[in-house]
Amino acid sequence: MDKVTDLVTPPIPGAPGSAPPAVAEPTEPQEPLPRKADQASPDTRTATGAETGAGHEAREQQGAYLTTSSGTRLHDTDHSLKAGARGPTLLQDHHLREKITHFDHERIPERVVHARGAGVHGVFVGYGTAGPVCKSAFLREGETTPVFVRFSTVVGSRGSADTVRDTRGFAAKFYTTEGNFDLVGNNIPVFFIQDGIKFPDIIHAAKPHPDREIPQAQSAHDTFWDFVSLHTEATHHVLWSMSDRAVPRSYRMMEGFGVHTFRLVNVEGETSLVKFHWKPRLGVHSLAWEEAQLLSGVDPDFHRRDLFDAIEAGAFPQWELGIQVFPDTPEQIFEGVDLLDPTKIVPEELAPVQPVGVLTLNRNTTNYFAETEQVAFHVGHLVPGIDVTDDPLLHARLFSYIDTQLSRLGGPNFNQIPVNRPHAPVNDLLRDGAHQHAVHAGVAPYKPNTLDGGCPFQAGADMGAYVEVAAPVAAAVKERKSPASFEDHFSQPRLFYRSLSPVERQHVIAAFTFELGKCYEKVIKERQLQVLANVDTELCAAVAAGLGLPAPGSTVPLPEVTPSAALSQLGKRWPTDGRVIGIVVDADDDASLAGVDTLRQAITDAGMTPLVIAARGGELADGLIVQRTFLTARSVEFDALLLAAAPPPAPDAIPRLAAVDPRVVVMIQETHRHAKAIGAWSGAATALTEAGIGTDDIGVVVGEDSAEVFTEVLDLLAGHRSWERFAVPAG
Ligand code: HDE
Repeated sequence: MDKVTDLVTPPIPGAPGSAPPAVAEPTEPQEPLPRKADQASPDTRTATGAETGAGHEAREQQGAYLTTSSGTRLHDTDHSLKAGARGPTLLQDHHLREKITHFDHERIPERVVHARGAGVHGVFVGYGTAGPVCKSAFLREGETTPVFVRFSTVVGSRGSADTVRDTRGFAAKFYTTEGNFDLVGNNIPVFFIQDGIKFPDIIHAAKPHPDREIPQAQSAHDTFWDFVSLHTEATHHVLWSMSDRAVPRSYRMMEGFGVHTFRLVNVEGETSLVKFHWKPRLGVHSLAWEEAQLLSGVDPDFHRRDLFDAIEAGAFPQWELGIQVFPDTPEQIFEGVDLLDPTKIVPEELAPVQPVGVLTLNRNTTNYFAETEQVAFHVGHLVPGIDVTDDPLLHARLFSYIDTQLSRLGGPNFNQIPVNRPHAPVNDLLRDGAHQHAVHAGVAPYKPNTLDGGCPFQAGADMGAYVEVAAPVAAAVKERKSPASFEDHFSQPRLFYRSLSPVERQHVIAAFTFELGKCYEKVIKERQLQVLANVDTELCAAVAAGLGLPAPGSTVPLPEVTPSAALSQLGKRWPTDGRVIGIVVDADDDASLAGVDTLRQAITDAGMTPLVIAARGGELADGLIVQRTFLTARSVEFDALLLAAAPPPAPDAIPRLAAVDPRVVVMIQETHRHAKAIGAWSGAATALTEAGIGTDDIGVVVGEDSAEVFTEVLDLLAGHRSWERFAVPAG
């Protein structure tokens, strides 16, 4: 056998290359290996958007031989050129200098926010249902548009953990026939601030303290709570951030929101106001807070791995794009909600989300830096049919997103980077600048001209040009002020809290108690308790009790709110595609292995990934390959745990006092505590007993037959978690 591994059947996602490596370093020159089947890269367009007809290989490394960046073959890249074997190194070594110089400049500035992210390719298909309100070509029935999506956290640095408590970015670039449209949204429908001028303030408060640069990627610290307890327009976003929405189970299981109100235009030129929503087919699901914390250490890449593995396994995540439509009235208020205030939602009960198309993410990136790091989203990348409103947060963004690329991507030609290239023809009169890829012809890059025959020409709206809506601007004076309708900071946070189920409210209480408990200054905790008192009396009392502080009374009237069912995540059933199931076996008990291979196949057939966990790695009886050992596995990797055995302590177990390996016991206890499904058959039930868990507990399935147990566990997974396992006081 000259390969290090045989392929596992059914395959487990995550192989690093498109072919298993050889044991010894290959010496016979060969062409570069093809990319993996799950990968794609940006279209091979020219810098001006034309199709090249070239395959993606044209842009990858070519040929069998190592070269310099200018294409000269090299014979030695392992030794610098020296005056004799003991040196000194010679300045004339141009290969050394090129290699080191390029290496020195491999990093570019990370995004000032949303630095940590994962991007993938997909396709959007319009339903045609948007026609009455929007003329954009990509929304027409059956119109297929390539899309690049980047998910992200907001606060952490590029190398921070995926599962921290934070808002998630959900940015989509549609390469439409009418130019690129970027929908740069979040998984939370409201924002911390109403005016873009406050963005540096909220971000400075949320980022690590400037003196010691701690803590990384989290809001549980004094500066964040100092700011939001004073700046109470943040309260609605803070409520969402303290809810389960801020610890998603997966990028695939998040809603997305455009946040701002946009203005759509139809072919007749009629306008409507809309809010954009992404609705995941898999439902909205979250991690338990303890899971999220453990994952930050056990697998800091949990969300990107989940996304890439699911796509590699063929479990393509899907979202419907939907719109809430409001009449474009002069006051821009719908049912009492100011549509220009980005701290407010319009409950779906008042304006249902109407689906206008479906997004399928179906290919992983080929190169993280080239694609995900260099993708440049911009809220000003708009296409005919979609216009902005006067939301003051959106207006600051319209400035920021181009400006930030100048320092991040090193100049004004960032739209010529492959992942940013439009699929529509570009003829822009923008010239020169660093890293210019286009070779512009002509002598008259200005308008008007005669020397280039007057080219290029302006088009009318009937020729597909983008024409701003002639929206009236009310007579006003120039002033630094917000409208009075922006002043209500508490009624919608209350609506959100009151719309959650009792267990979701418990999680919000625990999150506030945790975060404020991590603050040093008592006065900041007390100030935030005052904010909570103005949201909900019970919430405030419970958090105050946890902090050991008195609960203040409210200083504003607490209005009656009509709960919105769409705000709760629980109580429905969803597909389980791409979930991960751990199967604990006893490597030395062949009887416990019987049927496990069939079970693996059943799990794969159900669109999920099975991982076999045993005392040691390698191959077990009947060729069963182990993916995790008791040393490398942790419960937080799995959505459900199946026990084929109650394995005794392995030789590396500490302590070895009990009948079952202590790591398996911890795995069972954590799975149970995180309200996840557990299944056991034959003698494995003793492991449950060893872990102190009742075999008839809610969400625990014990049977004789692995297939029957799995069927019941699958049913439990469709409900995501068994929170009924724990009694929660009704709110
Ligand atoms: Fe952003 N934001 N933002 N933001 N934002 C950036 O752009 C900014 C805001 C959002 O995956 C930056 O290219 C300002 C709201 C996402 O590449 C920067 C303001 C929402 C992403 C920037 C906002 C977002 C960004 C950093 C207040 C939700 C990641 C690098 C006026 C609707 C995009 C970059 C990606 C990224 C500025 C507010 C979402 C600095 C000034 C509201 C998803 O330009």
